[in-house]
Amino acid sequence: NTISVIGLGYIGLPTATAFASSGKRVLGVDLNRYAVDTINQGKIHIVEPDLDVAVKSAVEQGLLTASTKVLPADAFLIAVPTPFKDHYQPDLSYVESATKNIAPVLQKGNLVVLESTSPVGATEQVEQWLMELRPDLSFPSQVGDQADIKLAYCPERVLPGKIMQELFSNDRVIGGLSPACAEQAARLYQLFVKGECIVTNARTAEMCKLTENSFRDVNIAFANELSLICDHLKISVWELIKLANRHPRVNILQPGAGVGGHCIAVDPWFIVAQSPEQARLIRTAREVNDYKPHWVIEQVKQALAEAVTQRDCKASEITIACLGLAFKPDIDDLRESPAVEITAELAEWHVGKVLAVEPNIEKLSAQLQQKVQLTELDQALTEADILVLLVDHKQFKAVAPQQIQQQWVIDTRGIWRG
Ligand code: SAJ
Repeated sequence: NTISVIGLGYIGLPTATAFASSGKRVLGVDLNRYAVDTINQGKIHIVEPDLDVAVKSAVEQGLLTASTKVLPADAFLIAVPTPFKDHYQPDLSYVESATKNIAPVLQKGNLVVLESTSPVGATEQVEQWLMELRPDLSFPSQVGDQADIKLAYCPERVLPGKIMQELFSNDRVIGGLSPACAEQAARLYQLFVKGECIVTNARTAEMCKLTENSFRDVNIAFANELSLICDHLKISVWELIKLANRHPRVNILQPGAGVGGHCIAVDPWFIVAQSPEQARLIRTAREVNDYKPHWVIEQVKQALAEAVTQRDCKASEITIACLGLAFKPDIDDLRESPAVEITAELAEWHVGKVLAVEPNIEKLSAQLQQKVQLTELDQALTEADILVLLVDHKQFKAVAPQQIQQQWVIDTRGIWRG
C-alpha cells in the first residue's frame, strides 16, 4: 500500500509529505542524490515555510523515504519540471523519462497521476508511452473504465511561500482518461485534501491549470500596461488603481518590475504554442509583462542622465541601488526574477557602483557577485544616488516615504513614490 512520488522538488516533496501525514507509506524518487540523502536525514534541500518540520516528522515515523530508484507501488505521481524549449514549445522530456522509469514496475490496478503543468494532451501522451512499453497491460483508451492501469491529471495550484497551507485547503481539479480513472485519483487525494476534489476529463484539467496562470498573467499585464500609460500621461497609477477598484466590479492587480517565477511567466506560452492563431490576448499579455523590466531599465538610464547633467559629474560617480532581487515579496527565490534581470543588466551597463539589497539571501550568485555589491538597506539608503525599488519586501515597506532622501527613485511597486 505505497504511493510513489516521482520528482522531489517544490511540488513533489510537499505532496509526498502530505500523503505521509495521512498515514500512507510514501516513496519519493529523484535523480538528485543530494536531495534524496538530505530527505532521508529528515531535512530539506529547498526553502518553503513549514516544510522542514513536516518532512522531519514523516521521515522519523518511517512513512516517507526517498530513493533514486523506482519501486513497485499502488499509485505513481509524476511531479517533474516541464520547462519550455526554443520558440516557447513545452519540453516534456522529464515527464517522458519519469514515465519510462515507472513503466517496468507497473502492475494491474495501478494509478498513474501527472501533476506537472503540461500542455493539453500530455496525459494521453503518457498513456501512449506506457502502452508502447507495456503491451501486456490494458489502458483507458483501449478498454475505458475496465483498464488495468488508471491514468489521471491533477495539477498542483499551491502558492510558493504558502504551499503547506494551500496543499491541504485548495480544491483540486482531477481529470481522468476515463471516469473511473478520475474517481480513483479523487479517492487518493481525498486522503489529505480538505478542499473539494472535482472530477473532469484530463484535457479539461490540463487546460484548467494553464488557464488559471494565464488569467493572472493577463490581469498583471493590464496593470503593467496601465503603469506605462500613466507615466506617459503624468498620472499616479497607484492612485488610479485604488480609485478604479472602488467600482464594485473592478479589481485591478498591482504593476511591478515584471512577472517572474517559473509558472506564470511560462504556462501561458503552452497555450500559445498549441493555439497560436487563437491565443492573441494571452500572447500579448506575455509580451507586455516581459517588456516591463526593459522599461524599468530605461527609466533608470533617464534618471542617470539627469543626475549627471544636474550635478555636472561623471556617470562613474553615481551609485545605483537595486532594492529586492526575489521574484516576489518576502521569499528567497531568485529564479526567473525580473529584479535579477534588471539588476544584472544595470550592472553590466553602468560604469559606476551598483548596490543590491536582498534581505532574504546571504550571498549573490557568482555571476552577479562580479559586478554587484550586496549591502544592507541602511547603507544603500545612505550611499545611493538613484534608488530602484524592485520588490515590495516587508523591510522596504517599513521605511517611511519621508525617510527617502534621494531625488531619483524608480519605485516599481509604489511604496515610497505612490
Ligand atoms: N505580480 C505582480 N502584480 C500582482 C501580482 C503578482 O506583478 O498584482 C507578480 C509577482 O511579483 C511575481 C509574479 O507576478 O513576479 C507571479 O507571482 P504570483 O504570486 O502571482 O504567483 P506565483 O508564480 O508565485 O504562483 C502562481 C499561482 N497561480 C495563481 O495565482 C493563478 C499559484 O497558485 C500556482 O500554483 C503557481 O503559480 C504555479 O505553480 O503554477
